[in-house]
Amino acid sequence: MIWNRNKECMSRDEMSALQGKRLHKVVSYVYHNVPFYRDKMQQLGMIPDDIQTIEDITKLPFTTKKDLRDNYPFGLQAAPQSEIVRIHASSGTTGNATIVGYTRKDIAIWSECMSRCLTSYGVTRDDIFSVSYGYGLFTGGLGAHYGVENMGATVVPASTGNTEKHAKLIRDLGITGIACTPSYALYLAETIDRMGIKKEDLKLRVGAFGAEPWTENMRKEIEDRLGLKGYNLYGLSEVMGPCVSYECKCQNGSHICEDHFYPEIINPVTLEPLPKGQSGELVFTTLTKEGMPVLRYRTRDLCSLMEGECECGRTSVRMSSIKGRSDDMLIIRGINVFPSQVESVVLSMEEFAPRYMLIVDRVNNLDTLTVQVEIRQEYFEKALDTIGEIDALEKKLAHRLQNVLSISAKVQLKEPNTIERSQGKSARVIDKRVIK
Ligand code: DLL
Repeated sequence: MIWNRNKECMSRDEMSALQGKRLHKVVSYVYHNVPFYRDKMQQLGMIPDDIQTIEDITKLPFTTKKDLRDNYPFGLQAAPQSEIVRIHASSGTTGNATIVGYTRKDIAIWSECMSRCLTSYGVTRDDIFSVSYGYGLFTGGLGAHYGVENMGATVVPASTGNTEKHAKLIRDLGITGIACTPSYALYLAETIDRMGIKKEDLKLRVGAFGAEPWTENMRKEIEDRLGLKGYNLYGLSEVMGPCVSYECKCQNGSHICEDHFYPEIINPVTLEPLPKGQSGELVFTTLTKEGMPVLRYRTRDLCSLMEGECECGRTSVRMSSIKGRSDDMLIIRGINVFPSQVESVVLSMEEFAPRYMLIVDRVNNLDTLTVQVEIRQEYFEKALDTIGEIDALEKKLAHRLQNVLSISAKVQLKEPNTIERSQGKSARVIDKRVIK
């Protein structure tokens, strides 16, 4: 059982003192190892010794996804390459992905934090846990996997896809826990129904759900259909991966591992810090990371923070569920998608006018993405004579989109001037998903 009572139940004063000490250390570390942070601090006339307590954090500059993209691939890495043992990546707004390197110590801290999450859900060494987040560059699969192994439970690296085989394993191995996106959990429930497996035949009891927004209604539906208790799991690659915060049995907000990730809430327009309790944009500073620490990273996730001891005994600050984003990022089948990524593909192909529309829907509990694009007038008149040619062009675009977005999209080619022009700010996304 990994309940780090020492850190999870500290008094506020002790926690603030620890955070202040760690903040000072990480600020000196990046000042001396990452020219990007040194330049930013020098522009503000700052030196690391200006940061002594956690309250001094507001003197520091923010970091954004654009900063990471502009310094692609390793510009914000603080540790020498020889110390990096793992790399993950997350989608960028256009072109380049965000690359995150981890040292051995980072992986150990990540695994411990992930074990804290599982422990707070009531998982023990006797559980058999299947991880159905994607394994690969996405942090979900390996992040959850290491956490399960670290705490000594049994991990089944099921990954995504192959849902029927997975459903059979859940029944045959007596799998008791599952980590996946909430929408995949619903899809799994449907597959299990279709296969004629009864929830009474299953031993599932705990779900670690995250990587995308979900609601109390979805929780209830998943719990009813799979016969388990569903807990929230939150995280982001730039800060670590899954494990940044997690629900406990009380399910009154998600506890943040704040000895490692310091949260703030800001007004996304004025960038002013907001008092605890108010809703705004969540910002994280990593206090112990070596590979790629981030100072005041703007997550773009909108939520609020709650202080005070929880009935479970943990004193760590809790965050509410994510209420939305302060940018236009979509999460489709657990994958982050920016409309600007679609735009960059469309603009790179001479056959198309710069007019496109993303239509996102949820069919049988699976997200679908349709991209409508207008064919350029000249091209339409000259080149598109046969159905075969249209088909080939659709395939070409679908293939390029798949490469850039890492998910498949259905392509619908449109005749010139058929996609509605909007007055003012163009609406490029229709999200029909009803996340009740
Ligand atoms: O989604 C890490 C993760 C994997 C978290 C597995 C939980 C479970 P990214 O791909 O970098 O990392 O996407 C991070 O996903 O800023 C949120 O917008 C969203 N997100 C993650 N967890 C939740 C959650 C992983 N529990 C972005 N509720 C974040 C709502 C979530 N949104």
